[in-house]
Amino acid sequence: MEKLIITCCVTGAEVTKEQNPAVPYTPEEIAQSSYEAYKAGASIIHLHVRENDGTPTQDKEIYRQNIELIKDKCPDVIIQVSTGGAVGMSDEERAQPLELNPEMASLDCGTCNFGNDVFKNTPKTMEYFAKEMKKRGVKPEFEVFERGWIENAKWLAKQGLVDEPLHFDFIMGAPGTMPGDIKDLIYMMESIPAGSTWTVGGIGRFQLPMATAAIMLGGHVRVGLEDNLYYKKGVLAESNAQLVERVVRIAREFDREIATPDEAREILNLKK
Ligand code: KMH
Ligand code: ZN
Repeated sequence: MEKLIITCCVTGAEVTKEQNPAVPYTPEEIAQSSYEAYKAGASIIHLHVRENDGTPTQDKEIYRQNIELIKDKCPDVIIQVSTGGAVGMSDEERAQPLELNPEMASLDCGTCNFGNDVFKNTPKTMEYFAKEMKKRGVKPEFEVFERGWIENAKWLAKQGLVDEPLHFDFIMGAPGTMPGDIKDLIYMMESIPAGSTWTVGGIGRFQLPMATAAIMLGGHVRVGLEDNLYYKKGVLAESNAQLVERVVRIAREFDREIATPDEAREILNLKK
């Protein structure tokens, strides 16, 4: 099997230090947590940024500061900025980090309930992000919360707004969206275009089973405090690195080697 790409989603937009004190907020905290995750085996950092008080922001300058600090500590790591941001942000606000020409960015290709809100990604929003990424050579990772979202990604590809092969991240087990069951994961992986790559981010208690299933099924894995605050029931995760280390241990048991950032670039067809 291909080497395993581990993405670490270090902070997200919604989780707080009140829920788990290990959630990083400041650029220094985010860089340190990213570095520890990288040392543990993560080759991609899925990056949201915060104001120092934890408020989620898509501010370009705060992204710049975060990326510089991360790259100082681990120059070869792949930065994947979020264009999902936080619920309620405008498309233009969400798109700001693309101006920094990152290697990758998330592209949420559909609309769903999100907590008590709606995470809205209209066809116009999706086209806008796809065009902004394409003109800058940014590789999209399609964030997929429901089966139909794969069709939206294919629709963008059909219009020539994204280059193939496509790369998908199945987000599974978020309340109100597709469950984190192995049968759903198999259905998703069998539904993407031939030649595509995929990873899976299980939410909360689904993180460990989805990661283990992806290791066995030949996919890739996303873990981190954005998706899951716990190491096990009732036990908070100590750090992002701890969640990555567990995936590395399981992968080794299945004889899946861990991809370095450069190997991840090859697998994902990233432009050099
Ligand atoms: N914070 C969520 C509303 C992404 O990064 O692209 C969206 C999200 C997905 O986290
Ligand atoms: Zn995110």
